[in-house]
Amino acid sequence: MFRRKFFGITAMAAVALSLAPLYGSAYAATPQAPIPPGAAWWKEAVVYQVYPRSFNDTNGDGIGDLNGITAKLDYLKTLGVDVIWLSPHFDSPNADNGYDIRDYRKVMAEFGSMDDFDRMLAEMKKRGMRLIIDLVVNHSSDEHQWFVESRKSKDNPYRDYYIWRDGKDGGAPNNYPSFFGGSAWEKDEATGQYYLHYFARKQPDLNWENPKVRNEVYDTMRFWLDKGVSGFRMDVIPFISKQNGLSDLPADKLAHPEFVYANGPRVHDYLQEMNREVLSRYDTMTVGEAFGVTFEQAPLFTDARRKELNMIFHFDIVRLDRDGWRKKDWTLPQLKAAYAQIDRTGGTHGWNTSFLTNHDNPRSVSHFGDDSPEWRAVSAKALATMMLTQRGTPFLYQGDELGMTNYPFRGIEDYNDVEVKGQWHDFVESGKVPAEEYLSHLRQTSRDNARTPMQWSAAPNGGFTSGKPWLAVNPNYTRINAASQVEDAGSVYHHYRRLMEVRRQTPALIHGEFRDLDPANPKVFAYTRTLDDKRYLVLINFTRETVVYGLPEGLKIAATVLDNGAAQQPVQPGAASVSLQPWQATIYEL
Ligand code: ISL
Ligand code: CA
Repeated sequence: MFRRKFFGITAMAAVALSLAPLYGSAYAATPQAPIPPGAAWWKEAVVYQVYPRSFNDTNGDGIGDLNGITAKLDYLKTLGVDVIWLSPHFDSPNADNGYDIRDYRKVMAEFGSMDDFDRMLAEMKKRGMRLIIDLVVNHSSDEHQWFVESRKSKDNPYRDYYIWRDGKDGGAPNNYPSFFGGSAWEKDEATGQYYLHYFARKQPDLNWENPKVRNEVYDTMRFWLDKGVSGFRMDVIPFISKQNGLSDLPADKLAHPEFVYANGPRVHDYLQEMNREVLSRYDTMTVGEAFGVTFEQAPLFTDARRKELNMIFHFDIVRLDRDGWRKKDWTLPQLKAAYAQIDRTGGTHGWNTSFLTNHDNPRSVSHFGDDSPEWRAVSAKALATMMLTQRGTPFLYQGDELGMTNYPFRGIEDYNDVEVKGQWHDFVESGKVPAEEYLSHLRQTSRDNARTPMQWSAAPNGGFTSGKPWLAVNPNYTRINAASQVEDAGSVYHHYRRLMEVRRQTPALIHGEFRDLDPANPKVFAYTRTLDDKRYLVLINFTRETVVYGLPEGLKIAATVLDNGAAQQPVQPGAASVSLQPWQATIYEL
């Protein structure tokens, strides 16, 4: 059910008055447009990802907890968040920070209790916010009761919950690699057979061919939906169907096995069954982590007529400049091409996501912006403008609303990630890659960059914990923190807040057609968003220089909606060109 809501307009107007004129105009200028067809709450929403371990610690053990999230709900509400995606909060031995689940119906002890969860959810609802949780069902923990049983003997009733095979020629059943290093097969002493694990050894893959497994998953989903959660982010969901026969990967697929793992023959049968059995019976939002899914295949997951998922995460933006752990150069035209392609895959019957990082990627300002002290804030605001004006549901990762940066890692001992440990073994210890070379890439690509604790204030440990944080806080917390940004109307935080407000009030920025005006321009990203007779122009300067951007013929600016604080003077209505300041990002009404 879609209902139009206007939050805090009066408060917003008051803030707007106290700011430079460019900030204020949105609230006066935006008319109330008709509700577009195809509207849905999960298209209109802005989602905020919480990585609970690093969000807010309330009992001094150095680990974020559910009560810590509850304590910050007003902060998130004021920011403008509609939905929270909570990374795994389930009982887990933490081989992969909760992406290895031991009990799908129990809360991780470090994070609190089921009572804490229920209270957190009730407090979210009180504020009109929804919660989606992480569904990690390609694999479980090896400490899950199902696997404990499964590994006992070949005739155990749980044997077929996982994927067991005999070895071949004295080795693994096939050449599948694990994402976290080594083979994807582990020999188990009890029976001499091997089990499959696409990720760590402690993350055995579930056997979705077994209808009992599928029913267990659907029951778990109902358990959480009945508690009142509003949907799921589905971890590596395309991997659930395994290839018939599990034959060897050809040599050219070994470096990127995800394109084979994501292509099992029954993945769409399973998702349609899941939709029929569970999702269609609730008012949910679903987003699949579509690692290994190509642009051509994407609509198979998201075309609403197929009744599978609402949307997926495409990795073509965050992995634009990556080859595994290696960082490559990227250009603005490449980034724009990825955006255009993603928009096309959404098509008429699908929907997209818009995100610039998550808990598996570097910080967005360090990645696509400029995290030097001079340009950090303005470039973070420029990226925020880009992310929140795409056609797709925005997913904002904790701390990005402050322009938090990558961590200044020195040696290998500074890293915590299980992925790093596997790579260090496979590439460095094996002598294939010199340590310095690996580390120089890792500093920019490591998942730990996004996992350092939230920087709440200038207090010790950024106010994240009164104890010793499980992962070091970025030392720049004294300069970059929530407390100071909430006080500062010109901060990255307030720019995010304004953008969400503008987006909420401007249906064209949510549903409107996307058009890149100048795909080859290496400095400026210029695009329009159009819905009926409403048309908006977004201009973003991706450089440290002033760039004069000539507007295409026939395109006339009527008013400035929102600027990121870089513009020096308002554009005259009808101007033929705009002089864009370094990292300027402005939304105009045409
Ligand atoms: O982040 C990656 C590599 O740097 C990806 O390979 C990542 O592992 C992949 O996108 C799958 O991610 C998801 O499943 C993993 C978990 O470690 C990630 O945190 C999760 O987002 C296994 O559950
Ligand atoms: Ca804690």
